[in-house]
Order: sequence, then C-alpha cells, then structure tokens
Amino acid sequence: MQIEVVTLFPEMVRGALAYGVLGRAIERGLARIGTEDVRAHTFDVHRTVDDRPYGGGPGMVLKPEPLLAAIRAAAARLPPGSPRVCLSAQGEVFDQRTARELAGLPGLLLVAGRYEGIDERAIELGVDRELSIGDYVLSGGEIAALAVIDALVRLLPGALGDDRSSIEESFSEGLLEWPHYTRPEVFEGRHVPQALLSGNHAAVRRWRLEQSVARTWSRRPDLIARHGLAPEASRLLNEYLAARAGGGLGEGESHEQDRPGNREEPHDPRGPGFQTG
Ligand code: 4FV
Repeated sequence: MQIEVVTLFPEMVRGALAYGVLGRAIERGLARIGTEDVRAHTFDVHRTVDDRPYGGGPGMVLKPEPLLAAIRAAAARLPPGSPRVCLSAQGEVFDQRTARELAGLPGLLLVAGRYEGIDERAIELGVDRELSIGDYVLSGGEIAALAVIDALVRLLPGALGDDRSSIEESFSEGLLEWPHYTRPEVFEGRHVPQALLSGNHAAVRRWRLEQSVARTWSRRPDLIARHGLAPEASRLLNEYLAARAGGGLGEGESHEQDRPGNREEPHDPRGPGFQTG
C-alpha cells in the first residue's frame, strides 16, 4: 500500500514512522509512505502558505493555491483513484471499520491541515472525504494522519507478528477487549483469573467474551447500541446482569469498578481461583 501525506511538517510525519509495528511494516515494504511539503509550492519570498480569514475572526487560514498544488503533486505519485482524505474536526469519525476499509486500498492521500483550517475551495477541488479522529480540536492534522496510518498499516497482512491479533481485538466484533494478564501469577496480592490458568481453551474463550461484553456494557453501551450483540454475547450479558441483579456481585470485586464513571464491572465475584462456567 502507498500513502502520501500532504503537510507543512514532513519531518514530523516521517519522524513518527520509524518505530514498532509501523516501522517494521515499512522496512518490509508492506507500506510505502511519502510526504509532500505544502511550502514547496509557494513562490513568494516569504513562502506564504496562510492568510487572514475573509469575514474577520482569529487565526489564519491555509491558502488554496499551495495546498491544492501539493495535493495534485502527491496524487500524481499514487495509483489512480486513490482517495484524497483531509483530516479535520468536521469529518466523519474515523473508526476500526474505516481502518479496515482503507487498509484494502492500493493507495491513499492524506491532507494534514494547520491554522484555523483550510480554504474551502481547496477542499472542494482537492479532497474526496474528510475524516475526524475525534470530537476535539488539534493544532494540526499530522497527528490525526499518523493515527489513521498506524490503525490501517497494522491491518496489512503480515504487519502484525500474528495476523490473529488484528482479528481478535477491540472493536473487531464491536466489543471492547478483555483484560490482559501475564506473569507473575500473583502481583501485589492480585491473582490472574483462574479461567486463564485452566488451559481449557473453551473456558478461556468464554471468560474473555464475558469480560468483553460486560466491559462494553459498562463503559461503551453506545457500541452495543450501534453494533448489537451476537447471540452468545447477548446470553453472557444477560447472565452477567442477572448475577449482578441477584447481588452475586459485591464490593471489592476488582479494581475496575473503582474507576469513575464506570457502571459496575464484572469480575469473578467469588474472587481469584474461582472457575467461571
Ligand atoms: C482534527 C481532528 C483536527 C483543526 C484545525 C487541525 C485541526 C487544524 N483532525 N481529527 N479532530 N484538526 O482537530 O482530525 O487545522
């Protein structure tokens, strides 16, 4: 896959691409990521890329001429039909489903804005889609572009050591991920849940699904509302809610529920060492 990032700070983008899964995927040629400097498309002595907003108001706006020229230069290096995506707070919210969709493309152009925003005519002439990584305002689109690149490159076949990782993870089924544990078995008096020590794959799978469903219910009920639940997950949630309602779940179950804003979290009520299911 080839990705081109149009930005005022190409070094910022390139700098973040050299690490971990992303760095290895690029080293192994799974993804080629280039940058196009908007300032390279200015011809005045001050290399001006921004100007004051028509209608007044604070801040500056990215000028259409250098930006559109940069978009066209970068697009010329990409496979025909590669979508031109601008990262902006006005875009549709980027999620795992969008990441999977973009990871299937041969090419992608990302536009990272700066200042208060971009002259709308550059968007009309040079952008096919706007994406937002969340409902907050960044000082520039580079970090958003890097988030999108990271989320989709790790989905490329071979990018993760074990491709199962990208199948069995948060949001793959619209659910939050289960709690993870590794050695030591007891840490500051807290035990690894028995189910995970059982060696019984079915019990492990059930415990994890149970935790995912209950966590999603308590932290992100919007995901259940949007994606619904598969039959088994729905059954496990009902069992959990019944157990909770039946007072099966008491205080001091797990550190999870101490967190503000969380509806009570499941954790095996009868403490470590109890086998679920
Ligand atoms: C943003 C977001 C974002 C807005 C003005 C860059 C900034 C500045 N991009 N998701 N949220 N962009 O806040 O993607 O130009």
